[in-house]
Amino acid sequence: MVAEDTVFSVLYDKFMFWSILVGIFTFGWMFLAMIRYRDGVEPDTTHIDHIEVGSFPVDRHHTTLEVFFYVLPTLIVAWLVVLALSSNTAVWDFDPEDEKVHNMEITGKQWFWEYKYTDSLTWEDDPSLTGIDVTWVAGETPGPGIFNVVSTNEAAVNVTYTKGDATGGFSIDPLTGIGEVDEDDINKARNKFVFSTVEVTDADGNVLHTWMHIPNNHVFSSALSEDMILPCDQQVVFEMHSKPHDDSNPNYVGVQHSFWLPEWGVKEDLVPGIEGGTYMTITADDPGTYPIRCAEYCGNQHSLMIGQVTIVAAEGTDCSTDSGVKKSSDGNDGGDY
Ligand SMILES: [Cu+2]
Repeated sequence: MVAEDTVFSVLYDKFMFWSILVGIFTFGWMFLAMIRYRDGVEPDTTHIDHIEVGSFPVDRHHTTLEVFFYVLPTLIVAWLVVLALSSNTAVWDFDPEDEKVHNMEITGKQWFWEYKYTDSLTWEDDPSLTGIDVTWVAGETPGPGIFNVVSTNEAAVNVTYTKGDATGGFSIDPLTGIGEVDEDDINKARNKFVFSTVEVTDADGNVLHTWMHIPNNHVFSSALSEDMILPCDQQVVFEMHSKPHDDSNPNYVGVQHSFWLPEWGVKEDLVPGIEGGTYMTITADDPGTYPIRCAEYCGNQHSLMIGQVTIVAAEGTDCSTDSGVKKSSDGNDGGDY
C-alpha cells in the first residue's frame, strides 16, 4: 500500500499512540474512582470532614501532584505540536530545480485537469512480472536505432506500436521469443520528442505488457479520461495553475480549484491570477492507480472534476528499490514517537 508510509498516515499513527496512552491513563483513573467511591462503600472521612462543596481544599492539597497535572499535559501538547509541524515541513520540502525531481505542471479548468510533463517519462511494466522486455532506443532521427522485444512469455504473439500519428506492428518469433521491427523502418529509432507506445498482446489481443514514452511538454487530460502517469521512488513536484477553459472572455480568469491526492493526504489550491502557480509534492512508493479529486467547490460540475493517477516504474527500475532520491514520504519513518 502506498498510503501506509506517507507522512500523514505516519503522523496519524503517532497521534493515535499518544491518544491511547492518555486514554488508558484517564479512563483507568476514572474507573478506579468509580469503584473506590461507589454508593455503599463507606468513604474514608478521617481527613475530609472540613471539605466544602465548591471550595478548594487548601489545607489538604498536594503541590507536587498539582504541578505535575499542569506540566505533563502541557508537555504532551507541545510534543504533538512538534510532530505536526515537522510533518508539514517534510511535506513541503522540495526543490523544483533538483535534477532528481520529476516536475509536472497541473492546470485546473472548469471542469477537468490537465497534466503537463515538464520532465519526460519512459516506463514499462515490470519485465520480471510479465516476462516481456521492450527495448526502443531513442536515436538521432533519421539514424540507426534499436527496437526489439524479447519475451519468455509464451502467450506473447503480437507487438503494436504508436509513434506520434504513425502506427505499426510486428510479431514475435515463437521459437526465439524475439520480435524486431524491420531494418529500414523509420520507426526503428525512437524520437524522444514524440509520444510513443508499445503494447505486447496475446493471440486474442489482450495486452500483456505496456511500454510508453511520454515526451517533455506532453499533456494528458482528464477530459479525455486519460490518467496522469507518474514514476515511483522519485519525488514529484507539481506546479499548479487555474485557467479558464477558453480565452473568449479576457476578463474571466477562472475559478479556484484544489488539487487533491487523497492517497497521499495532500491537497493544494490552484489560484487564478497567481502567475507562478502554487506547489505541492508527493513521492510514491508502489505501483497502482489512485484517485484525483477537486477539493474546492468550482461550479456546476465540480463533482465531476475527477481523475486518476497511475504509478509506474520508470524504464530500467522497479518500485522495490530506494533510488536514493530525497523522499518526502519517508521524512518521518515512524520510529520516534
Ligand atoms: Cu475544481
